[in-house]
Amino acid sequence: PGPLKKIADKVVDVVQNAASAERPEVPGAPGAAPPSVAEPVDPTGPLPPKPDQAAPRPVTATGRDTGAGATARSQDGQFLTNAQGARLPDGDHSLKAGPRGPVLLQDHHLREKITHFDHERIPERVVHARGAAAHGVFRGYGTAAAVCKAAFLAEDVETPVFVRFSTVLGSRGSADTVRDTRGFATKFYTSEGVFDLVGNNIPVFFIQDAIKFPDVVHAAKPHPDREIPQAQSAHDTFWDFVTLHTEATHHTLWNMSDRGIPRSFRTMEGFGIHTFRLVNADGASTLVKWHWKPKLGVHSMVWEEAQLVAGADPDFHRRDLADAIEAGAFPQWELGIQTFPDTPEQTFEGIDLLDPTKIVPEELAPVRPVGLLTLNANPTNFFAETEQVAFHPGHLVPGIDITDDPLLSGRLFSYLDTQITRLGGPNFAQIPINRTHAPVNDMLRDGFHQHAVHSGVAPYKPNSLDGGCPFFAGAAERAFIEYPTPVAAAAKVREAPASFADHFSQPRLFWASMSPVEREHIIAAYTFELGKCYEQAVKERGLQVLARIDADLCAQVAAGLGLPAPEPTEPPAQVRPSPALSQLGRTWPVDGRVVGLVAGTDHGSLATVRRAVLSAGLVPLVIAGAGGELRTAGDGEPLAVQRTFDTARSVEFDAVVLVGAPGPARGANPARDAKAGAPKPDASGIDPRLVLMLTEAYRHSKPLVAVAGGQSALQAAGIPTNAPGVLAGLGPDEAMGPLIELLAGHRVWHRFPPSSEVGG
Ligand code: HDD
Repeated sequence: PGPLKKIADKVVDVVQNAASAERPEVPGAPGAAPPSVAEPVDPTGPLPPKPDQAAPRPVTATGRDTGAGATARSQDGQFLTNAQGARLPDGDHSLKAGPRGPVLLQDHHLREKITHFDHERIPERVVHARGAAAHGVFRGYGTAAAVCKAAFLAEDVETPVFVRFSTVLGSRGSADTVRDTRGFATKFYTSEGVFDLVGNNIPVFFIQDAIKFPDVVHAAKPHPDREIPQAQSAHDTFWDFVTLHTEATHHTLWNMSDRGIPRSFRTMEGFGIHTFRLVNADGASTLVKWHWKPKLGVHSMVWEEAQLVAGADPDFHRRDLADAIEAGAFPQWELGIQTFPDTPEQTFEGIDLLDPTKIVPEELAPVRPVGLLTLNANPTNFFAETEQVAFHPGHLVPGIDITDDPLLSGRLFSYLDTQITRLGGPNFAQIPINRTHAPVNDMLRDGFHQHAVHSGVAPYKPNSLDGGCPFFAGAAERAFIEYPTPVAAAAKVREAPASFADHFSQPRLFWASMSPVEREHIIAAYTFELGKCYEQAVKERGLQVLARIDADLCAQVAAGLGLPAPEPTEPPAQVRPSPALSQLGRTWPVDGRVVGLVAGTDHGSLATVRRAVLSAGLVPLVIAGAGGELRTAGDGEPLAVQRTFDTARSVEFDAVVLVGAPGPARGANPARDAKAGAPKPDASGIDPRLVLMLTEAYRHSKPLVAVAGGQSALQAAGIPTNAPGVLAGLGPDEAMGPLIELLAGHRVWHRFPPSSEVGG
């Protein structure tokens, strides 16, 4: 055996010894043998690269073949090499003067490896640093043809896409389930160039003019002295700013609603926010607002759940997206448009379309679907794709253009600018994930990280030396031609239109459109966030803002803060509620929802329920006191335990099904479990960690189902078996219908009727 084989054998030895030395006895675990640690010992070829993983092609359209393979510098060949392709005999030891001697400066392999490592990190995004992404496909319905000539919206045209979801405030390593706005950025690799739709899950923004963006971000980010709190808006500087700068009121109210704590990226709406412009084949312009509508409906966490998840599984949303895609439950959204005539005033039903703090209720302008987005592949490499993807609202294609929304104008500058710092130069469009799928023939040259080998001598126009190439395209060749928007003669001013001063009519509209449960959540959120502020003046100003939205909202938050509620300063404006703004009260497909199956003593029934859950398109997770496998009677396949009471909290499941009478507590340790919050075991002998799981799921309004004798656990947890959304005494074949019905409504909200004060 050669040196590689020897090293590999040594690794296997070390790992196996460590594994057997550290492996604790697991009481009650079925006697499964410890998994064998098998490291591959023979060199194998690399996995075939996916298109986005391939290295930049050494041969460009105009360059000379350098002779290197297409995937060189990525992962090619069987042996470890240095960056220049020389094979290496050892990656574990520095070059030394004898085994105990000093490390030699001439060790160029050591220097290359450490230098590269020292430069592995790039600056995280100044906002939206924490994100997760997926590949997918967009299929046009053709229904936008009358208003938009963009090729990717035509009927049955399929366009590859890459979508990145994010939180705004937190750093790259922050928790997923914090209360925050979520980014929803889509890169369409269309045949006419890249189109980026860089939106959020909230349809309005904090500010009306981009010049305020550094202010709102400085206020919302952690305090500059101690750098706390991380990924939170519940602190003084945020509330100081948004209560002084009342154009933020509408966005803040959405943030305090359930929209600020989504259950999953898969259950979020997305919005382009600004009014954009569509141009059709005849050159006519229509104003438009973009909407993404999730097939699974809009579904959020409850606040306690979000807080628990942030500790128990900070990667919850990232994991949920990746798991769903891996399982084949591909998330889908319909892209929809609200269209408005392009009048000189640029208003619709009195709503200023250039004001990004305003929506147009769907009841006034329906959202018409124009295509379907399906996310069907996880990224291969987080850094190469999710981290390096560069979005920019100025990446537009023929048929889609901008308006004079002053927030959008500033963004058109900011996104290009930020990539130059973040991605180290102006050539970020050449990074594989950012490359357009349309042919590129620009006259941009040189710069850091230039990968193209441009030929020719005349990267300028006009030229004769390159035969005049490349040529300009006209409308017939589908050039992107700016819409000739008339610009009124006006004096230069630093002012906003008068209608931008209305900061409260739409917050009132939103509040009036909420169901009682949603209002209760909003009150709790404001009470929590303002309660976290130290400055009395900030809390009081927060209440003054709430008084201008709704007296009842203000009074209830004031009661929670222990402060007097200020008198409203103006009579409440009459608003017509928009039922479409409430995320409750409808039913949705249940695909991919997660059902926890708690194993009791009846493993045969467990297998039956598990099969039924799977065939309903739900995700079953078998939970038991300890890991291992559960034997079923007869020749049935053993069932793997996927979660134990130690590794899972209720928050991972959309519903909990108890199958069979619970057995004696396996793997429980009363002293330790009590410290972790589980109640003490009582006379029933039921595992206290199961009791904790059931009480949480009950409190979070999730369906609870007891099959084949499972109800004794409900009784031990003090859960009434006749409570709404609690189903007990069902046979293993009877549970699925009622469970699906409950899940289709997302949660059993009527289990806890909201207090009467919150009605209306
Ligand atoms: Fe922004 C990132 C969404 C206003 C400046 N923004 C960023 C991302 C999203 C949004 C989803 C993350 C993209 C990704 O996944 O890489 N931003 C919005 C929306 C806005 C908005 C919906 C208002 C309607 N943004 C906005 C303004 C400015 C910026 C007014 C600056 C004047 N945004 C940036 C940025 C970021 C960014 C600093 C950080 C990283 C990046 O661009 O690529 O340029």
